[in-house]
Amino acid sequence: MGREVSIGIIGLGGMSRFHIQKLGEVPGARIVALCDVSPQALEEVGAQLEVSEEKRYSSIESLINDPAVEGIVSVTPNDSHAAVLLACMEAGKPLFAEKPLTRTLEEAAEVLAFYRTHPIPLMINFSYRNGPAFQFARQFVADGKLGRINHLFVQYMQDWGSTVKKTPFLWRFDEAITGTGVLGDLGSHMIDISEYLTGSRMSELQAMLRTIVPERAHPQTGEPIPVKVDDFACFNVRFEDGAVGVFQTSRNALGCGNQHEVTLYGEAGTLHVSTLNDRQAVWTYPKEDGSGTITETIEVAEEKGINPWREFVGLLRGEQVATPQIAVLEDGYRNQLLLEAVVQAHHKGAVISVKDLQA
Ligand code: 4PW
Repeated sequence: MGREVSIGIIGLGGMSRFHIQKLGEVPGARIVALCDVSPQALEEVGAQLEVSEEKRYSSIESLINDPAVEGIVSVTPNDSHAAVLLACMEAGKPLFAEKPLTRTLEEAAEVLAFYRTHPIPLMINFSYRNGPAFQFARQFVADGKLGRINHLFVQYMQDWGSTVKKTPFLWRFDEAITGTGVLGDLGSHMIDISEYLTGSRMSELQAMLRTIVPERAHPQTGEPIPVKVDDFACFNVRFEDGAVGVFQTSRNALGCGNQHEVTLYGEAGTLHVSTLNDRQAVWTYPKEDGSGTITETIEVAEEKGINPWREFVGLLRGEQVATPQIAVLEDGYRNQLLLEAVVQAHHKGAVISVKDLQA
């Protein structure tokens, strides 16, 4: 086991429990400080992790500037992403941050500009890169086994926002906090994974967003609140290498818990990977005699995936890590740029060229 490293967690909502559990599985990772706006969450998680009361912060800066904290894992809603990034850069603290990079492209540009003069070890959690089957797909494409990719289909479906679920007005529906709806939440993953797997960049796109459930009940009072963000998004994309892609994401797809899937249609065959089983890739290719196709399910070993918590702990210890595979700040900025391209394409009802958006 390497030396023990001291980590601070910012944001103690639902997703942080997952990060805490995963960090707990990494030998030598110690959570020494917590930060949240909710005293109740600080109390509950603080007691569970035996974090002393003076290390339970309500201010982001206080946790980040605590000399006992070597690195930060940030799992806040989108409206504080930029503040956390900037404060970590100012303090020179390594950061493992949840996606999307920021709430808006303006914030992303500010963060990128500051990073150029204040770089820090940084990982952005585009988590679907890590799955064994997704890693396999990336290598398969890079090795040329798919041939030229002609087109691709990417979808990310969830159903927790559908009318029958009666989900109240949570922060993920609040434009001031989240920026966009399902687009930034799940569409950001689709955008990242498509460029990551194909190794090609999006060059132009057209898009349509929709708010299927236009109002939701206040969680305490039950009063209806209008929802301004999208809960369905679709876009068509042309990539720089000529491939075209069809993308859709929804919070209203009944029967879909967390279904993120990618199908790559190449000259040599079709490759399908999905979160429904991220240790399997399905490969369909022509029989040699031209009489039809063969479909093979390829089992991919767990160890072929990336464990980003282990990588982050390694980063804090100054070890060689797999960071080329993990999204960094420039990837986060590009992702924000492409989210903005989708929003503009929707509003303008026109094809948006990505290079025209670049500052
Ligand atoms: O990043 C996404 C989250 O916002 C995740 O991939 C899944 O959907 C789990 O929670 C949400």
